[in-house]
Amino acid sequence: MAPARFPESFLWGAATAAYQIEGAVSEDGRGESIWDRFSHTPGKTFQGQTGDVACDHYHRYREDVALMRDLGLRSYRFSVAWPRVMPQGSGRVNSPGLDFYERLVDELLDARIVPVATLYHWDLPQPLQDGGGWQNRDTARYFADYAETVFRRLADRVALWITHNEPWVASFVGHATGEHAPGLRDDRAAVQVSHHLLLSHAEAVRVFADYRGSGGAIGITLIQYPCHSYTDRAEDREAARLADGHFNRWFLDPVLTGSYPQDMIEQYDRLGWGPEIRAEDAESIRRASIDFLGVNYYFRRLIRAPGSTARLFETVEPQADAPGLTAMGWEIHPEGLYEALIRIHREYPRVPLYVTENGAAFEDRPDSDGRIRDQERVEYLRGHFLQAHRAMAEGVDLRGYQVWSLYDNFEWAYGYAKRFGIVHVDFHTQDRSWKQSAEWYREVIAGNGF
Ligand code: IFM
Repeated sequence: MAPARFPESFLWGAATAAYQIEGAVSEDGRGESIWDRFSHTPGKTFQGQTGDVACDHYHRYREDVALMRDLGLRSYRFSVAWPRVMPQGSGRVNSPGLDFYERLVDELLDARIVPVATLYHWDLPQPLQDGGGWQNRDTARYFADYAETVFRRLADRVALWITHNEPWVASFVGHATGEHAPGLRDDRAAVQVSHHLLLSHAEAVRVFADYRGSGGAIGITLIQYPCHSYTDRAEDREAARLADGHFNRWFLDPVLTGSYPQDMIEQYDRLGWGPEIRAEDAESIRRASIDFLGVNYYFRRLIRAPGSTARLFETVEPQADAPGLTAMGWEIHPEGLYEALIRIHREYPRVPLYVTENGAAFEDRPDSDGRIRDQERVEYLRGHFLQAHRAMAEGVDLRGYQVWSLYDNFEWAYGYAKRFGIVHVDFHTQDRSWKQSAEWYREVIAGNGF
């Protein structure tokens, strides 16, 4: 196989999120988030597990950064917990919360690791949820205030800012299927939430203009699900087009072209899910131009026509025992990453791209010597790196790649049952140990390819 070489400046890294790794949920003035409330509600997560302790990163961040340095990471993507910075969601700033992120960022810079900070990775302060959460458009304004508070403290040191992580998931898994906090089951609410998330993104980008002088850049991370028609039938192909509108274009279009796709506005209106979009919101979204786009990719979706006109499409889930699935039951389909990157490159105005998440959960089993030889994860990553490389060879301006995840961590509704880490975490002792994939990744970074 020909070697895959990446540019010298390629920003190899790993990603995590606050609620998934930090723990210390009641320390130093942190307020309650919707994920604290949700995970403590019986029946919402696997075995009632919570992020109360998680990887205890809040206390162990120094040793964690040392581990990142040993891995040779060039960047580290983490998220800032809004309830640590503003326990009520708005108003009073909790300085000790900001101090933690300042210590973390300084530690990263000392280790010559580029900090990549996400402002919202799903942990809305519970008091804001009590006031309507993301269904309330005021939350967008509070988000911009929170963002400014964080910029004021850290814009001189953080290289890449990501406003939101996967707004599709925050909207629809949080408000339509109810599997994530706050656990609503209301399609109309979910579409409205998606608009307010995008509005808040636009507001934060506007606020960031005053902090540009420090040399940082701002973008957003969108999850991409290539949507493939299950059959060749015209109705299935049309359903796949609408699914692409729902999962992908509904977010790509406003972020990269400044307006929502008209066909999806019509579809949501037809279903009675149409969001209220004020003229000034549309203007705000139109003006918010980003410096880069973060792409998260895990799997494609197979789509067929819905059984009822009250839906846009149906997703055909893989058979649980089908070969080639991860422990999440997700199909391993590396070509989907190539497809997503090329599609953005060809159909949207040019913008630098970063893969801000890609990785897989497997049933990792230690060998008799205690080591985890996670060959499946190595193959998974190699396959996806190759597809990223292929896209770059065809002109895609891809500047970095963050593996999900640095650590096994709190996988939301699945609790600790699904392990995505390249580093194993023993949740009883908090011992961290490198899996084979971490060793392999270190070589990839050191050699800038494989
Ligand atoms: O763990 C999540 C992460 O928080 C967001 N993207 C997908 C990952 C795996 O499910």
